[in-house]
Amino acid sequence: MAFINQEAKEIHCKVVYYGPSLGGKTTNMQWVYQNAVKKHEGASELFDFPASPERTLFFDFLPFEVGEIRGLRTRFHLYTVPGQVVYDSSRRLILKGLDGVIFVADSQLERMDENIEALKNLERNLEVQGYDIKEVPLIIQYNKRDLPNIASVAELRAALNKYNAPDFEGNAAIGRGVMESLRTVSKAIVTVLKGGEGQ
Ligand SMILES: Nc1nc2c(ncn2[C@@H]2O[C@H](COP(=O)(O)OP(=O)(O)OP(=O)(O)O)[C@@H](O)[C@H]2O)c(=O)[nH]1
Ligand SMILES: [Mg+2]
Repeated sequence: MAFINQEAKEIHCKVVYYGPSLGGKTTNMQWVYQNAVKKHEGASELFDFPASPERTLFFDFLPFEVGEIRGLRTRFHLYTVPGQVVYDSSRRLILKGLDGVIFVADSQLERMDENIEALKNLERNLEVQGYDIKEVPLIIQYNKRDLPNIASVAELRAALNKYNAPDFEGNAAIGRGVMESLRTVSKAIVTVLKGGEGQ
């Protein structure tokens, strides 16, 4: 849930990149940081904690295009933690206070089971944190479209997009689908916040 910093006149929104290990979550965030955020006023450093076992990646920024909500500037905080099964407790924690999720799926055929498992894990962990996945702004990105052994979008959609979330094809390594995913989740979050009661 977004929180307000009255002094800075900012509303803070939290977006979490979630998905199977090696699907491209970190690559998405690095692309956003390098290509869209670094030059923005008010962007933080890219915090990377390679020494910690959770390898949390984090930064926040004020996107130009989002504008104000009730006189408050919107600051977005982007987070990810590794998709490997062993990091489940970190993944559960990172979902606390979230406003939206970008689920980065790996399009390769042999990763289908892991995509499905990661989505179930997201559903479970959201529930543990008191969220219903149907009510959280959710975007699905079918990443690694450049590789040869990939499932069709129709197959991925049938397996992963039972919630009818906005979905995009991606090649995060070159930025394809990256900003589309982030912009779409940002818009969905702003719509929720504008429609909500006073915070
Ligand atoms: N070919 C290709 N490789 C990609 C793409 N996106 C990411 N990669 C590569 O896939 C590997 C894993 O990407 P990461 O971004 O580290 O994946 P992750 O989801 O953060 O992985 P964990 O943090 O371990 O869960 C890296 O070698 C990336 O360069 C893509 O669209 N196409
Ligand atoms: Mg990562």
